[in-house]
Parts: sequence; C-alpha cells; structure tokens
Amino acid sequence: MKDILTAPFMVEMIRITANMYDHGWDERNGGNISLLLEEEELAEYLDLSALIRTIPTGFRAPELCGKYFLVTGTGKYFKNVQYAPDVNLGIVRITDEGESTELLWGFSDGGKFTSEFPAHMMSHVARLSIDPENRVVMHCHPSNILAMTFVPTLDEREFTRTLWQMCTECLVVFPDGVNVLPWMLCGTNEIGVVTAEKMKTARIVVWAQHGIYGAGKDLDEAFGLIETVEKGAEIYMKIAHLPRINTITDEMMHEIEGGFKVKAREGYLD
Ligand code: 2HA
Ligand code: ZN
Repeated sequence: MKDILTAPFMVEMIRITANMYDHGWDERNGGNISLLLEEEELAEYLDLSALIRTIPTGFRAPELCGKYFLVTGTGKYFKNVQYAPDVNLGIVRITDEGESTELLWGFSDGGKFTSEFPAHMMSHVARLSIDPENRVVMHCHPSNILAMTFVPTLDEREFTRTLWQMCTECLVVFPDGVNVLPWMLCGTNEIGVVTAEKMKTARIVVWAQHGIYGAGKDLDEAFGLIETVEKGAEIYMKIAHLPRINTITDEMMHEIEGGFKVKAREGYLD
C-alpha cells in the first residue's frame, strides 16, 4: 500500500487549501472543499474494507451511494491542513442512500466533515447530472465578491453582466455566468437544496453576504473559476463609486465569443 500523503489528490488538496488561506479566502474555519475520488486510485493507498467509523449525513443522496470523497473537516482551519492533514481532512464512502458515510481515513481527532456537507453533496449530484467529469465543489469567502453582494442588485443576469464587464477574461472563464442566492442560514439541508438547483445552470453560486461556491473537474479549475470571479468583483469594488466613462460593451463581448469560441449564457447579452 502506498503512502496516502503522497497521493496526487492529497498533495493537491493540501496545496490548494494553503493557497486559498494565503489568498485570504478562508479566515478561521471558513470554507470547505469536497473532491470526488475514483475507487481505483484510492485502492492504491487505502484498504477500502477497513472502516474507522460511520458518520450520518442527515439527508438522502442515492445518486452518490458508493462514491468516495476527500473532504475538509467541520471547524477546521484551512491554514492548518498542511501541518496535520489527517486531522483536518477525511475520506468517506457514501452509504445508505446517502444517509450515512463510512470514514476510511482522517478526522483523526474524532471530527467529521464540513457543516456544509449537504450543499456539497447535493451540488455534486447536480453538477454530475450536467457534466459527468465534475469532481470538485469548493466554497470560500473572498472579500470582494462578498462585498459586491451589498452593492448592486442580486438579479443574476445583471450581477453576471457586471462581472463580465470588469475584465475581458470573465466572459471567457465563466460564460455560464454566476447564480446568486439571497442571504440564507448556512449549514442546512435547505440551503443545500437551493444551491444544488442553482448549480444546474452555472458552475458558480454566490451566497449573498457569505461567500461563493465553485464547481469543476479538478481543484485547479474550481480555484481558477473563483479566482476570476473574485478578480471581477475586486475591479467592481474599485470603480463602483466612480463615474464609468468606459466599459466592455455587449458588442465587444460578442467579439470575445467569436475570438475565444465561447457562448455567453442564453439571453445574457443584448
Ligand atoms: O464553516 O464556510 O459556510 C465553514 C463555512 C460555513
Ligand atoms: Zn462559508
């Protein structure tokens, strides 16, 4: 059996949590990540019949039954993952129609997965139904996107268009746009259900006055998505109070569509 701390998925998870912390996106215990693992890749590192304990989920997700996730722990700090991965991360197998999990590695202080496990798992179900390659759901609290949810309307078309206008790369990186949820209590099944519904039409869901969810086929893609949305929001927060003399027009965005072979979300450009 190979050392799991050398597994590419583990190395990448440790690097990305440290990087996100360094970006200021994950203060204290803020943020959480879940990464879908393949049974074959995991079997090189773990005895998949050796279960440590079971942890109930409190929701149903039959679509995920038998699947494996590397996930961040509840109450754990991203800044500490690199120093004690086995305390701050865990690997679970989903069982009982999604109502329970079997812990196979990690959470070695008796901990459990993130309080946002419902939003993560339900979002995996939603994204996999659209894109079978999806592996990652990532949540964090970047300052500018959070700040931006106080200023313009939360109308998704308007919010998305504002971000697309902030840098040329925005339309290229997230042509599917940004979905937005009004403030809701986090850590519940209810916010999980509505987040997952929003994940069916875009890979980014903003939680007003809280943070952002991104999904992708790997950690880099989800990170890059969030990074680009946050850059757009940063530009917006720098200019929102100033008269806007120039902008990226819809005509220019149609040029971007042609040049980069991307298609803006239906009805979002004039
Ligand atoms: O606790 O970010 O949304 C971590 C969070 C909750
Ligand atoms: Zn959060």
